[in-house]
Amino acid sequence: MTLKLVSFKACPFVQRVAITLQYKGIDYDIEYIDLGSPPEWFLAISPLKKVPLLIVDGTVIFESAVINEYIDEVYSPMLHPEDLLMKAINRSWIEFCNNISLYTFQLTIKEKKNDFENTLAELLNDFDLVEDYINAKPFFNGEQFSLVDSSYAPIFQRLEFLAQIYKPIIVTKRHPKLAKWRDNLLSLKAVQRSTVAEIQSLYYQLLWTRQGYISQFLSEREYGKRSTKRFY
Ligand SMILES: N[C@@H](CCC(=O)N[C@@H](CS)C(=O)NCC(=O)O)C(=O)O
Repeated sequence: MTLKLVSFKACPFVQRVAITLQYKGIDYDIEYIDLGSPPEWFLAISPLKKVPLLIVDGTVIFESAVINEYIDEVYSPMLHPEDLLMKAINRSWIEFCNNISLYTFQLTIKEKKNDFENTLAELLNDFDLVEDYINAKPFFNGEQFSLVDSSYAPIFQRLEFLAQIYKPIIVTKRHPKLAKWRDNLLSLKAVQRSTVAEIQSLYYQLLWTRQGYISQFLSEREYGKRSTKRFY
């Protein structure tokens, strides 16, 4: 079976899939496209014109959560819990992660300080709910790494990048278990190998082109004059 992951280098949804593939030690090819100028072949096969796509022996699957479930069903070890109720709960928290992803993206585009801070407050409120639920010893469910872990790790990575130029976002005082879970995930090889090596500087370049409030914490000398507006 041949697997090809179609990717945009800074996409957190592609990264969810890459983490699952890496964690299971599965061989796959990866092709990076520029979402600012997507190639014709991609537009022809991507129903939503979005990445990730996983091409399995020539057949296209889309939507990161669905791709992860496919990989989990085909390749061992199974990461979803066997217990059907636990599996459903895991899916609920993966769905919940989509809200958190959206807030994380919005943090990069909100232009006014006040809007940025309101979005951050909403994000932290969502994290309160995760904090109440998680185990984090060391992963979402406990000992066993799961698709919930694959889904949240890209968000934690981006929030760490933001925290490095802004100020701490997930702090032990408010979110002790979440902070531990984040650290456990970010130190995993599967997470570290799930992006291009230059992900942090790529992410900052993207912040710069988005010109949100947060981009003022990047240095103009390093990133050049504000010019084109691209919202990826
Ligand atoms: N729900 C989708 C979201 C994927 C997504 O939003 N991908 C972004 C890049 S990170 C994209 O392809 N955007 C292009 C567009 O919206 O035109 C998934 O989980 O796969």
